[in-house]
Amino acid sequence: MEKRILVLGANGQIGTVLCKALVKRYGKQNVILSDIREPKEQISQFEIIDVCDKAHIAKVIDQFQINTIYHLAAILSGNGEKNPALTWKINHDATVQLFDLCVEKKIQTIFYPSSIAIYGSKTPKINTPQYTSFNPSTVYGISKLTGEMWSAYYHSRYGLDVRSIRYPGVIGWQSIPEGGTTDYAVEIYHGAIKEKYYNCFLRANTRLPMIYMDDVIRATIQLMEAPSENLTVRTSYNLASMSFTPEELYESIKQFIPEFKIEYKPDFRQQIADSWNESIDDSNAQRDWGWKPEFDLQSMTADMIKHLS
Ligand code: AKB
Repeated sequence: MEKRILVLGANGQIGTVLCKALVKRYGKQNVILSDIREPKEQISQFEIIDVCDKAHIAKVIDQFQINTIYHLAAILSGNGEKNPALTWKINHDATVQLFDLCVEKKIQTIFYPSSIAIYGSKTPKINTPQYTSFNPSTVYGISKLTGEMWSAYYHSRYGLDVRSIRYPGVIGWQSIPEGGTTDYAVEIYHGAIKEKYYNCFLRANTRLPMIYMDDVIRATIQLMEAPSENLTVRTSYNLASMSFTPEELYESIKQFIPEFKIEYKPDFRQQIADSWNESIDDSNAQRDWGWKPEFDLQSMTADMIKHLS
């Protein structure tokens, strides 16, 4: 059956890039984009949708005969702490409501992103296993972990084909993240190129798992196209690419921009980053759908600087 795709949260950091890839792959006529705000660039049919508005989403599903949904709308870790109630409403309540709607409308496949924010102080920091103890410290992390549980529940109880990845911090030149703890790793490139200076909100030695946007898009489409019977993880797949500290990232940029200077002024996001992990065991993703990252710190920095310059 031909894919008829609806993307919710199309204007975000990942949505902006993923939507272009989906339009290229499945055709403009098969991809409907939506967000709460107008897009900067109109690349396909676009609808303004509040992700909490079930009736509106139902109408759009019927109108465009949607059979596949990418549910990207969420408030990230940093911003989530500023308004926990709203974050729960958007990240949790709207997700469960959407899963219900997907069952009602017999949606074939739905993508639901999770995050390294589900890991917490009791989670092994190095080579974090797929299944281990999770005690997220942020409302964003709690909502994502609960969303993972709901994904597995809707799959086993209703046969809903929800697929999910625990994204590391995502870095790309095409879009700016908003309100996350790993945002420094994108901002630093803009600072290096524009001002030759960056004031980092995390400590120099804070090691976190990260991934380049090209790999994120490839992983997401690969998972969404994998045969259902190959998928053994119905909560969310661990996904690894690279891990580095702000100081290591700074050093990699300095190779291209020797006059680049950095200062460190940790803010409330330091505590969030300290509760996350350093590296990930993603052997399930490798085995089930052939996951393999293509970018490392050096090739990512070269590509970021090429595009942003
Ligand atoms: C954030 O920093 O909140 C996000 C994430 C790791 O999910 N980038």
